This record gives sequence, structure tokens and C-alpha cells, in this order.
Amino acid sequence: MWLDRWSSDPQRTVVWDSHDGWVTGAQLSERAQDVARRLAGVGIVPGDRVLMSGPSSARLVAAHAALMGMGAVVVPLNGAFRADEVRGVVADCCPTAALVEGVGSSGEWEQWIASADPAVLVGDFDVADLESGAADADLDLLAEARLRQPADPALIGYTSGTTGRPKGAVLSHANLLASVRALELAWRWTHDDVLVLTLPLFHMHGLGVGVHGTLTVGARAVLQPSFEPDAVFDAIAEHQATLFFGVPTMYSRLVDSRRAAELSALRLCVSGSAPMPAELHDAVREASGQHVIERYGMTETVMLVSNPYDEPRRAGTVGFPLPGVEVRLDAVPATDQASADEATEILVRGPNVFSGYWERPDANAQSFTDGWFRTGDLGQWDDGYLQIVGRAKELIICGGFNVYPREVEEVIASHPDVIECAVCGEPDPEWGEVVVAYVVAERDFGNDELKDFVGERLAYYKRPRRTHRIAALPRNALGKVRRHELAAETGR
Ligand code: MLC
Ligand code: AMP
Repeated sequence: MWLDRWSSDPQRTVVWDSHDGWVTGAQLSERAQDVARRLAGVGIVPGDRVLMSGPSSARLVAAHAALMGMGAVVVPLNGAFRADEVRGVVADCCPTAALVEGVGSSGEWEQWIASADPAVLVGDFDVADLESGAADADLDLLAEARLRQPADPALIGYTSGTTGRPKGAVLSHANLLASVRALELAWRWTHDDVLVLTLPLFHMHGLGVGVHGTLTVGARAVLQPSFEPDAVFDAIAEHQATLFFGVPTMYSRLVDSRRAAELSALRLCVSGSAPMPAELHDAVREASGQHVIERYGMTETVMLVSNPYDEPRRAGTVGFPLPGVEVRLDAVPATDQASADEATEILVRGPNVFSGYWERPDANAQSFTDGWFRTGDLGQWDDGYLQIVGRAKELIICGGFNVYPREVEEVIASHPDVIECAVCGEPDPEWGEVVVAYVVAERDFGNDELKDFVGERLAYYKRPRRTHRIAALPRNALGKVRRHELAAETGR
């Protein structure tokens, strides 16, 4: 669909980045064809998994379109991942190639990926590095793309999961398309829209919503590789932008800027990936007149629920199920009762919902009930609006990035002076939640020591901001750590 659009209106601009300026459909299409021919030339075939990571750019978008068009399965990864995190994903989905730019430092990623068995080919978004020695294959991307079936896998999104072992959510072309079509309707997204996109392109919010929505609707996007409030305001003015999508931490920073009123030029602001406090909704509205639409989604499902475009948008809720999406509430399975009490879990079904995790029959059996996906989020209805009231899964969301306590606990427990530890999320006005470590240890730790220890082994956003030494971990009768009682152990 993207390729058709680019060839039918080749001179129309599609994405902007600071290196190339506005890039047209013809240019994107030509780049995507080049990339696809070179990848086919080195033997990449439909169904092959290909890792993709790097700063946002038009080149990334073209590479992504090339991979999707030729039937490869894109595996987006955070460039901040450390060796074991990269190896975990590589071992799970066995990619044949990796397109990476500016990730890790001094070629770390290449080493980690190269240590994979069988070897993974590593190139940049132009695949220039893969060119030598291999003849370009004869490939017409548009024709190839038409051979793809809607149910073919298009993308695998990794989540760490409660066991610490990475799980890859396999999304089909049909899943991805269904979600952006629902957003097109719900948010009145048209080809006249210009989105300022500062979200990273290795998660659903930036990629599955921002990029896929823009390309599918035939709209335009200004890509920025990092979030800087002034750059957002400059882009709104320079490109007559109409849309901004962000996580609550971004809105908190925008509203703190003396230029916050400049958000008023936009048609629509959308927030998601983490709960947006009602006070922040109010602050954005007071500063700019914008009434942010809060919506709810997941890697496994792309977008699920959104506050309405026309009817009242309610702070503290995520709104109504998107077109095609069904939502129901169900008792939390007995094993999770300790953390969930009386609350009900959100279950979802629809054409956007993935069919399962990559080669994980165990996780798949637990995640679905009669064809409904169990989100692990706790919810309730409020006058038809869905409220997210907590989580049955052990997850910390910090600045919109997900941190699974178990993964951080395993790293901290490997420290020679730590006897045992527990990690939890504590409320924070800027980040939503921050990661805090509680350790039973041979000695005291300063805050930076375990932060640095974790940072050497896991991506930076998983580092604990604070460390508390306590005498013993609070446990229930079954031996399970009572995370909600941890703070009390420090006497606060
Ligand atoms: C930065 N830091 C973080 C962090 N981001 N720590 C924890 N959590 C985070 N999210 C660290 C930095 O390393 C630094 O540490 C310190 O915090 C200050 O950094 P900063 O310069 O202020 O941060 P910045 O680079 O501006 O990043 C903030 C941010 C970023 C909000 C722009 O976190 C971000 O892009 N978040 C969006 C994540 C996202 O796309 N989520 C969507 C998931 S999809 P030090 O020690 O060096 O000072 C999904 C589905 C759905 O959830 O529903 O959408
Ligand atoms: P991810 O696994 O990165 O896709 O994160 C998905 C999770 O983010 C969901 O299961 C929710 O817990 C959370 N989430 C996304 N949007 C919202 C929102 N608007 N409010 C509360 N939580 C949200």
C-alpha cells in the first residue's frame, strides 16, 4: 500500500529528517527498492527475521518499507540494549541480518550480533556494507509486496516478560493495518496531517502508530531522533504541523517550557504508553488549550482504546474501544491474586491483536482465554469509558519505557555483595514511575553503585534510581515478595 501510494504520487513529500530535509515518495520508493535488491542479493528471503535499530531517519523508514515489502520480518530493537539483551533476542528469533546504525558504542553491537550462531549479516540502513561481493537480485518490490498475504508475519516486537526471558510478539501485516485504519477513523487522520514524531522507532508508539499511520494514510511526518521541547515547537511552526504523539513525560516537559502555548497550533495531541495524570491533562489545557486524547495500547495489539475525538475526553480514562476492537473484563487468574486483589483484568480481541509469541507455546497458552488476549492490565468501566486501575503483571513504566523487575533483580542478585533483592516502581511526577532497588546485602550501597552495575549489563532506563538496604524482604505465606510493602521496610 505504501509503495502504491508513493508510485501514484511520486513528488509528494512524506517524511522529513534533519539530514535529508523533506523526502518524496519517489525517493523513498527508490531507496526501498535499492535496499530490497541488495538484501535479496545476499540471500534474504520472505520469512527471514531482520533486526532493525537506529536513530529516526528517512533512511530507516525506507529500510523498514523494503523489509516489509519483501516479506522479511522486522525485529525493531532499542539501540541502548547491552550485550546480553541483544543476545537474548538473537537467540530467540535467529535473525539472518541486522540493519543497525549508531547503536551501542564502538561497534559493540556488531560484535554481539556476530557472536551469534549462525552468523548474522550486519549492515546499515542503506545496506551499503552488505553490497560487496553480492550481486543485486532482480526484484520488483511492488510486485513482491502484492504476493504477501495479510496473515504473513510482518514484525516481531520484543517484551521482556515476567520471567526475564524475552518474548517476541508476532504481528501480521493484517494486525498492523487494522490498527492504523482504526486510528485513521478515530482521530480523523488525513493526508493533510503533519505529525511531529520524536518517539523512538523501535516501539509500537513511534513505529506502529507514528510511522505506519503516516504512511498508510498518506500523511507526512517530521522525524526527530530525540525529544527536545524547543525542537518540537520549532517543527510545529516551520512545518505547519497538525499532530503530536508522546508519552506523559514528554507532555510534562512541554508544559514546563515557556513556549507551551505554541502547542495550540496543533489539531490534535495524543498521549499513551503510560498513564497521564489528570493534573498534567489540566496543565496542558491551561497552557495551550489542547485537550490531549489519551489512548491505550500494547506491543502485542498495537492500539486498543482511545478517548473520543468529538465527545468529551475524560482524564483518568483511556476512552472507548477503537473500531473493530472488543474489550471485556474478567477475573484475574488465581496465580496472580496476591497482587491483584478484587480487580478485573482487561481482555481484548480484534483484527489488530497478535496471534502469539514467537515459538512460545507456554506463554501463548497463558496469554489467551477462548481467543481473548489477557493484557495483564487491570481495568474497570466508568460510564462506558475504560479506566486502567493497575497491573496484574509485574511491570514498571518509566518515561514510557517498560522495565520488568525480574530482569533487573537477576542482575542485581549477581553482585557478589548482594544476598537477595527486590525491585519495584515508585511514583514520580516527571517519569510516572522510577525503578527502585531494595537489597539485603553484606554492606551499604550508594545510589550510583548499583545503578552503574546494572547500566553495564542492561539498557540505561532499567537502572535503579535509588537503592535501599533492608534487613529482609517482606514475603507472604507462599514466599512471594510483597513488593507494595517494600517502601515500609525502610521506615519511611
Ligand atoms: C532517559 N533516562 C531514563 C529514561 N529516559 N531513565 C529511565 N527511564 C526513561 N524512560 C535517563 C537518562 O539516561 C539520563 O540518565 C536521565 O534519565 C535523564 O535523561 P534525559 O536526557 O532527561 O532523557 P531523554 O533522553 O530526554 O529521554 C526522556 C524521554 C525518553 C521521555 C524522551 O525516555 C523517551 O523517548 N521515552 C519514550 C519511550 C517510548 O517510546 N515508549 C513507547 C513504548 S510502546 P543519567 O543517569 O545519564 O542522568 C508502548 C505501547 C503503547 O508502550 O501503548 O504506546
Ligand atoms: P508495551 O509492552 O511497551 O507495549 O507496553 C504496554 C503497556 O503500557 C500496557 O500493557 C499498559 O500497561 C501500558 N499503557 C499503555 N498506554 C497506557 C495508558 N494510556 N495508560 C496506562 N497504561 C498504559
